[in-house]
Amino acid sequence: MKNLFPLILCLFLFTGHIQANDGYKLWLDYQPIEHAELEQTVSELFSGIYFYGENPSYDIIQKELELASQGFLNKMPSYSSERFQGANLWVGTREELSQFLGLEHQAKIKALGEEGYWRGTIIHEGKNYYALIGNSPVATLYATFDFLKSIQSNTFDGSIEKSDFQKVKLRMLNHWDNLDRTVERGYSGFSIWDWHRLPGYVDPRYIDYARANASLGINAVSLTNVNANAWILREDFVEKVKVLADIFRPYGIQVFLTARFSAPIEMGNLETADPLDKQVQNFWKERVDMIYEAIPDFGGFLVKANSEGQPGPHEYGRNHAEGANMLADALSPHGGIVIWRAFVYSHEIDEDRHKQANLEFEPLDGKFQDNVIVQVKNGAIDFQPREPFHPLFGAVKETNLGMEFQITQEYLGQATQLVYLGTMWEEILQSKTYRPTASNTVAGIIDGSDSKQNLTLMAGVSNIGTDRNWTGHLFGQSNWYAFGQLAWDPDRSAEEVSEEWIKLTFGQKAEVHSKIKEIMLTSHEAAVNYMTPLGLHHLMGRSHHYGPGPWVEGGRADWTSLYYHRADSLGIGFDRTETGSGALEQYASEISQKWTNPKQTPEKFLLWFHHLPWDYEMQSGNTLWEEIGLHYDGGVKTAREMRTQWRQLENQIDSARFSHVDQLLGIQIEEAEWWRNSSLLYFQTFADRPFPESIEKPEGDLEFYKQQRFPFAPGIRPNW
Ligand code: BDP
Repeated sequence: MKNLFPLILCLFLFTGHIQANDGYKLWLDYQPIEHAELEQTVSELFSGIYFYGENPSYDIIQKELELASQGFLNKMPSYSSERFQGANLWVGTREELSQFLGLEHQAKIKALGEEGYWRGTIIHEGKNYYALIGNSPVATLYATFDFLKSIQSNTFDGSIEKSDFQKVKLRMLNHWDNLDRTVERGYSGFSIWDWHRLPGYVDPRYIDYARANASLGINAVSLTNVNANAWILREDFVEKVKVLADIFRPYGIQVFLTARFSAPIEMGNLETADPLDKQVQNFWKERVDMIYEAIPDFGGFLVKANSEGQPGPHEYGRNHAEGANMLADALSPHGGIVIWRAFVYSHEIDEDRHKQANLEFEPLDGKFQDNVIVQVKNGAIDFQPREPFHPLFGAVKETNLGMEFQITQEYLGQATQLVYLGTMWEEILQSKTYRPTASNTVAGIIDGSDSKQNLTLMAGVSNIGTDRNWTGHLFGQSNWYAFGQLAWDPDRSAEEVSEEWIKLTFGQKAEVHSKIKEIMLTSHEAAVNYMTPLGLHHLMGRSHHYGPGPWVEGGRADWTSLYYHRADSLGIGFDRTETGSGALEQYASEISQKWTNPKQTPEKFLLWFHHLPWDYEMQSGNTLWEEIGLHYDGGVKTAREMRTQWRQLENQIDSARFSHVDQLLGIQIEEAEWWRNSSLLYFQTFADRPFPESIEKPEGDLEFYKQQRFPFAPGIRPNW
């Protein structure tokens, strides 16, 4: 066998050379170290690894170090069986290494919490050992990933100590994956959960998925769609879930499932799902016990109830707290939790849907059990290109609130357009809520520093699928990455995170960095401009949510684009001040009093809160109509500029990834033009004014743009 190795290596190198980079390896693509000095240091460290114990997480660390060593140095690492002799790199927990850490140092590491870690050099009897130390084996895995990232991004320095800890307890991906492997609002292929072949067949992807998440500190995953199918609670499905949970455990990832509220009727042969009914309570208790029998560290349930037609406690005259607490009671003996979504849209309510969550949840403040978290979308409408923060943040004091971001770009060009979401999330997280105290931010509520809640959560609706590069668009990976990093620390800067991702994904070249960073940091604003500038929202086509549809009529009165933009011959925008729906009053008075005046409302939210005349004077001195035109046109120009920048990198990026992104940027420009032209032509029918001189005049006629362009767009919710 041995003498075949050179041949295999040759083949590997050869195919490696011509093989395109398909993006599968994500940000964990350990490329050869280019700097001789760093290579020397890393080579020494990898030539004497000593593990202070044995456990499944250390097995994973070992595998990761081997992968990294092969990538960085093109050789396997060597291990030392003895901690001093021949050892250079120590891997262990704080307890395992306690004799080498002074009391003060131990206390400092301990204070970082269960998932906190420290890495740095320990000098013992004159010799240096580089140590990766966590407060738990999983935290040591986090230290390892951080150490490897520093090598990959050429920033490793043995003389610098680094410690870090999670600011949010649950850092969670929400998969909207159906049991038939379609993914609601998923644009990168099918679900990676192969339910049909589980539990017998274990797709190696499950492991790479877990590695990627652990490398970001993501520690929880809900496997199934919030529009839930009760079957996932069947014993045979739980056997399948168990396989995934067993794989994920040593990576520190806990599994959650979505619970369909009507499951007692659908699978328990009961006539009711009333949360106060004894039999219903027993049904859930038995299901939960069965799940914990198979998966002792099961996380709990994520629930969408009484929203968009999903069953819930309202059918029985009970409220959200009664529904959530019933499930919480079943889960609490096992340490499980309920994540109850505040995204509640009922068909009946025909007043401003912006207000519904606050109306339903504020009166229930203090009524939820301790093991319930209410998961709130970042804004009150629905993952729009830009929304002001959700007014529920800051409005309740005794309810655990968690954040729900959407990583999958349902309303932001899906997997076709390059839109870096880090900046959008940062804008939300850094928003001041002014409640309960003047300095409160959304981030401070999410991580508990302002809200003082113990159970904290940040969830992201996943953009992952079976596409070879996981996320459809290569840059979708940056959103998965940024989500993980902001969930770990909601105060991190989106710019810094983008720099990190670029280095890990594209290597070290300065021009590559600066150009890609520029593209990423301008991309969100560009998309907002060519889709829904100045606070406009929900102008997209009815079912696919991809292209423009500001003209869409019909269906439920509260679900049309017309309902949101309210354009007429006098003006445009949604009056949410007291002369309109009054939704603005759901914010703290510092905000509501100020923003009731359009002149004091940030212009990016202007038409979100105000209906204004076409000739309304903007800060620039332009009229509102002109400014709308300039924004749409500016968005198109930035999209073009993104491609110009990208094309300058042609010889510095491998051709596969270059061409993948280049082609998609081409489509993005066309879409941006389509959005601009159709929206401006449409709004002009109300405004009845000429386009501003300086913009490119929209071509074509409106009827052309109104044709159904995306009848078979992916990810559309069935039966809706
Ligand atoms: C909307 C999606 C829909 C989801 C819903 C939700 O269009 O597919 O079911 O959110 O979050 O954005 O429940």
